[in-house]
Amino acid sequence: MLLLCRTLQIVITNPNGTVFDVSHEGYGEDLTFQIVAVRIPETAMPGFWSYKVTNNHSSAIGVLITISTLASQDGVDPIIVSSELSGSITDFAKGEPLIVFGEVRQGTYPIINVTVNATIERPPDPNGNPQDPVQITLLDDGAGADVTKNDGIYSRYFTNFTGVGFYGLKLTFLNENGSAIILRPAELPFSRVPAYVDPQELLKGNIPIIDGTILPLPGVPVPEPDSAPAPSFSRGISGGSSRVPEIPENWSPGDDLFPPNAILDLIVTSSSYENETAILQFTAPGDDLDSGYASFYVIRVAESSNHFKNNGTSILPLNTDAIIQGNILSPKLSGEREVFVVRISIPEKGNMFSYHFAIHAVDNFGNEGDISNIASVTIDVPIPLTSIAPVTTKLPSTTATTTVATTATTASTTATTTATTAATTAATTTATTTATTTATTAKTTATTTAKTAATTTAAATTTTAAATTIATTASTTATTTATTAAATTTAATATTTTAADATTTAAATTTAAAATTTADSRNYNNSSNTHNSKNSSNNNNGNNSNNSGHNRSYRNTVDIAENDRRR
Ligand SMILES: [Ca+2]
Ligand SMILES: [Ca+2]
Repeated sequence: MLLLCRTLQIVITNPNGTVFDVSHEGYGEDLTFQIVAVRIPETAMPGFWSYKVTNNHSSAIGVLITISTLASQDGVDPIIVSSELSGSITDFAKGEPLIVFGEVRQGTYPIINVTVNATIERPPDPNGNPQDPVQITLLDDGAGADVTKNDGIYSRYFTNFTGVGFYGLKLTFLNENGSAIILRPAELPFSRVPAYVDPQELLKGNIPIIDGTILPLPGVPVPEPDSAPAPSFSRGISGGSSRVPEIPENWSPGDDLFPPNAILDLIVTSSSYENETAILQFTAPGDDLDSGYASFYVIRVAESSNHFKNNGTSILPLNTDAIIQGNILSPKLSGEREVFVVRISIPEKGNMFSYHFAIHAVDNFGNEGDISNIASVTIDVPIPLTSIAPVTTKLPSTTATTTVATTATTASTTATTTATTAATTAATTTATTTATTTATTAKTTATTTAKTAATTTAAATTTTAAATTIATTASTTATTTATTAAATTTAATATTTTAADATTTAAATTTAAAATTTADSRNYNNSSNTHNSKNSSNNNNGNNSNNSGHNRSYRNTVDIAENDRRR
């Protein structure tokens, strides 16, 4: 019996260049089963290992090669790759593409940011000419052929058919620059949460702690996955093959049968009521599904998603005028991120609007891609700031005058009459500043005098009849001063316009009214005060209020005459 294994020579070289050949102690032959095995003990060096099998026999020998490795550490899963094709048979005659998948994971954790390249061997063209293999890079971006982003499954469409026959796949997975990341669920001890947590303990704030970690309570959201850099690795795998039994009628290599892929990740990232704009983002499709450049985009917007039935062809596409940023006539390379700012028309009525967007791409042969997912946005009309701002009232001068006049009437009928007269007089003159100053002075004087009069009167009343007379005089003076202040202040109000001034006027008048009331309480002692006050109230000069009631009556009489002359 010919010992075929004896005719084979196997040489293995590690990344350092160290050679493991027949002289290596782990080199062994099993003559019964015709197996040559080379065992390399201890932890294998990371990097590229190579093997060489030499046949020393005079005739060809069929050889099956198997390479197996074990995890380098207990508890650390090895990095495993796998590959798949969309089917063992591809119905290209009906426009079906081939989809290539590659998966890389450590245990059950996906590894992202790995460079995954596919080489697809192609059959000869219909004329029998051999065709070069095609290289494509598989992506884990959730666009095009890839269903889910960052799940460790890398995908891509293959459309470069050459004819009927077998299309063979080989995949390489590389993490040479250290960019790959292992996504792990965050390690929180959910599995160690006791089946029963005493609610009384929770109410006391006693949250269970196990191994120094505070346990998550029911309802707490599951934490974001943890991530860790993946070790440097390189894997190669054969991905099997798919057969194309038939080609489309009248087809020849180079004909464009494939449209851009449907966009499946369209989102509205923001919108502006003020600018009437919305920002759309999506991954660019290609000329042929997810490869190359599409020719242009068609963007449609509707106020109801129902309008997108039948591919939304009843909705007019946005023209270039409505595109504020981005060029619908110049799509980016497939896989790149597109950002468009589009104008939306805000209706005049209503306080909440919904907009629904959908996009499809068209290639340079006029092949239309399927409609995208529908991205929606709801815009609330903002509440105008003016409706919640404090009301700033600017009291008209007439209102202020009326208010003050009413207060003055309460204080004294005479004062009202005089106030109106004084206001008219003051309003017809230009002495605004003088009137204001006079009003302020009059108010101060009136208050002081009223207080003095009240105090003096109180003292006098409890002592002698002479004191009563003095009190009467003081009362008269106070009343006179008070009403004068009211009149003068009203005059000032007539020439001012701001609310603040109106308030000052009201305050002055109130003070004056209070002074008058105080004085009026004294009037019971002498009914003649009514007469005096009528005369004295015409005085526009509060400084004179220090004079006696008799003198004031005289001066006031003169003033009335002057006022009458002015009229
Ligand atoms: Ca994926
Ligand atoms: Ca195409």
